[in-house]
Amino acid sequence: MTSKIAFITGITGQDGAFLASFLLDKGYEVHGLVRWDCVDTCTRLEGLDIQLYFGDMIDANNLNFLIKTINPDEIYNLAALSHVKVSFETPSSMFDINTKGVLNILDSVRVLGLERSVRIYQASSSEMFGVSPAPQNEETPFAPCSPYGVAKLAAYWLARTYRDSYCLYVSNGILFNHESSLRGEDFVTRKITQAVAAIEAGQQDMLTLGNLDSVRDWGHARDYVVGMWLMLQQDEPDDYVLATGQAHTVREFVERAFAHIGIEILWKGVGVNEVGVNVKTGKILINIDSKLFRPKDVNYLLGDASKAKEKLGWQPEIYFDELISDMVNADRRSFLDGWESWQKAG
Ligand code: NDP
Ligand code: GDR
Repeated sequence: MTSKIAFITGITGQDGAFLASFLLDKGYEVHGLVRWDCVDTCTRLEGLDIQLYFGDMIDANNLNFLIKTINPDEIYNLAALSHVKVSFETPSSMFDINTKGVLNILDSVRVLGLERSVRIYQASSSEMFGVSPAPQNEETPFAPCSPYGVAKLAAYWLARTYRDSYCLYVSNGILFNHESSLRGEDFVTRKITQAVAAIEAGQQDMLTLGNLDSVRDWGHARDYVVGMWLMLQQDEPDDYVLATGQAHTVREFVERAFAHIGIEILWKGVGVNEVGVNVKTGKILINIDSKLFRPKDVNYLLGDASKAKEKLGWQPEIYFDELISDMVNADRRSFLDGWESWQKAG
């Protein structure tokens, strides 16, 4: 057991919630930054022995005060506007949060003279690779093609610049997509697993999606927070890719998720006229809406996490099929729980 203190920004998000539990199990004292209106997402932290503080990534004074007061051994900077499509719609505020917010943390640590005592994890992203050919690793040239990817890349370089210029201990985790039952409902995996459960429960007719042929390397968030922690336990700061090394299309994710509840999907038509049909009943379950396409999408992400395996001893335990079962089952359970409490109330 450790007596270390951790400060997590983005603690109400998917990764923040997993990381907080993981660090508490290790004996850490955990502190987290939350926005004042975090009512829904804060409920996932109920029962955890953590201290929460109101704040915002764009409020440099507030971050400076919190870092000084908490005096953490480790800062996990997970806060971000993390939805890539939304970053095309609100690029300016996204930059304030995802880039300037990171600078606020790095510079607070420097100005407070904590360079020697604090270790920082920066949540970088495979989206920074953009259109660079797969498989992508730490040596792959970056070629982002979304405002989100550009903002994350700027933050990545700020972290490296502070490391090289001021000897700050800051490591970039270049993480490929990782999911779970805590994944936000607007991300494609959770949107699919929720729809599968809702369709099975008779509460939804159709699932509407965008680009079905996009390829992602999907892992489980539970595995990835272990990698974040391992990065900060090394003698020297460095940058690491975390990924499963397996690539699947959105289309395959849909097929496997429906297969989990015994439905086989047959695809008919092309482009925005394509539909996914229940083979047994002939009913259309999936359709396409052009509004869900991005101005530019990253089409093929596949990570090579050899460096993390060799230097951190990290490798994922959960792969594609188990990830999908885990997520579909969790969403089925919440429909069942909802149905049972509705019956009790009635
Ligand atoms: P989520 O979207 O689930 O969580 C984002 C968190 O950031 C939430 O707690 C949110 O708070 C907080 N946040 C957003 N804006 C602000 C702000 N202005 N001030 C303070 N907090 C803010 O993301 P994930 O947990 O999935 O991802 C964690 C980090 O890892 C993010 O930086 C993401 O970009 C990055 N990443 C994620 C990957 C993935 O596949 N999940 C892959 C690679 C990188 P609130 O609850 O109030 O909205
Ligand atoms: P991504 O995840 O953009 O990779 O970013 P997302 O789940 O949003 O999209 C993955 C792929 O699915 C396609 N897609 C759809 N996406 C959404 N959200 N909704 C749809 O209806 C839909 N239909 C098809 C997308 O076009 C895309 O190609 C995630 C985030 O967690 C980032 O913060 C993180 O940095 C990267 O992963 C790595």
